[in-house]
Amino acid sequence: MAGKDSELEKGLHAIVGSFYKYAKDKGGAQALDQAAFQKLLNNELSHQLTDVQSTEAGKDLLKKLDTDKNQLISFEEYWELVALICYAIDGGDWGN
Ligand SMILES: [Ca+2]
Repeated sequence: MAGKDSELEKGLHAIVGSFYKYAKDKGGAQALDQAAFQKLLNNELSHQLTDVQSTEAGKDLLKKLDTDKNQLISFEEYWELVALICYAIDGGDWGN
């Protein structure tokens, strides 16, 4: 296990770290509220997600990912976004 992290390991750490960089403690669990989620989209995903840089589009995406409808993005819900982006990188169309 000695040596440098692989590119994949670095990427996984970046995925997790980016969530916790913006997440706030919401009743005992870390989650992104709408403002934090928009900040993450604008600061970290402006190249992959060019169409959700506006607040309105960000709100729509939050609604789509917020499966338990609590207006917050949990780590599990964020993971769904990561999966969608990976699918898009692989050539899929995740838009609809
Ligand atoms: Ca939620």
